[in-house]
Amino acid sequence: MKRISLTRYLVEQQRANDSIPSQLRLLLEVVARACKSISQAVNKGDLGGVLGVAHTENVQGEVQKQLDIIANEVLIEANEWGGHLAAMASEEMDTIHIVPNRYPQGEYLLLFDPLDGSSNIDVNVSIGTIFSVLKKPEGSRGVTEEDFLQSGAQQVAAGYCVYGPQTTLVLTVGQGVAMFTLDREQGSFVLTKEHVQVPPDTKEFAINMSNMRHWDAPVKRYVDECLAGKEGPRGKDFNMRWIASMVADVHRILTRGGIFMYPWDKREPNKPGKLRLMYEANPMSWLIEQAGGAATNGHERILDIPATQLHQRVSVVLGSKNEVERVTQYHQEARANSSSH
Ligand code: AHM
Ligand code: MG
Repeated sequence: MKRISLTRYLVEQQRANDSIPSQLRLLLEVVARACKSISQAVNKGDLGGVLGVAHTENVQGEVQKQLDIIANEVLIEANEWGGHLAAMASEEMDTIHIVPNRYPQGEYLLLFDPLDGSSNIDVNVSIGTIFSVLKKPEGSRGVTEEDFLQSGAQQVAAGYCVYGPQTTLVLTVGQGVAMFTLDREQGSFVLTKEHVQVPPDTKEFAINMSNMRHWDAPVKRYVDECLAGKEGPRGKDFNMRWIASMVADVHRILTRGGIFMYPWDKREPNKPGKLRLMYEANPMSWLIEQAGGAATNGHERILDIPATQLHQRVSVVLGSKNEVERVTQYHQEARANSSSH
């Protein structure tokens, strides 16, 4: 089998589709290199002394793990000096990190969740890095947080790297979805799947069932119908998976289909959801759409949601197209009948 490295793939995409300008190619290679070193730190675990809490909180009031902070630093250091970026934003930083002026400033903006699935770090379950790339708006001098507030439809690249039994980098630049597996002996990412497609139908759903009593009626209706199985209105048995790492759940869906939901719930009625729009929901939604799936917040396409804050939250329903449309339709019906979320 012909081995195609990430570098070669990007060069060939650039030639064929003109979809990857050289600064963007450099950016993607740098992110991939950072993911390689995060993968190494994750792999070492206790041997590297990197597990456990860091005794600090991020802007969202969540306790940070040592590896959250290490991964954040790795991504910043790797991306600062190449001249491809104007600024970065991260789940782990209150505000944006502008490229220091000792380095040239590029035209791209990078957003990331350095290590998603934090609750799984210490228990040796898959975790990952999620990233989204935007272009700095034309004509804006300097760079501000405002420049980041673009909808997901504006992304120019998005991806994640899952640190599981294999380390796999998944990428889109708007020409479909490709997967690259890390070859540890060679130290390079090798193309292992192209033109990834999410099947439109599924019998597998992913949601944290312990929140059931807090859900809104349309979500409860959908899950109740799945649970009713063959004898219920869906006429088929469903299986359930919940890894509690969005990266690993989305990776499963890109591989064999399924639906993932982290909906608004009554625990914190003023928050639109748990997951963050800019560096979790947007990149994952674009990947899913690029693979033929769908992603909504129950009402509208996630990629069309206006960004108003860097750490904005959102309800997420994504995966196999027909199932996502069904959940969205249940929300529409509920809204038509009364006022619901
Ligand atoms: P994190 O960014 O703090 O790790 O939180 C996001 C994670 C997702 O990866 C996952 O889908 C979800 O939180 C799990 O939440 P819960 O622990 O409520 O099941
Ligand atoms: Mg996260």
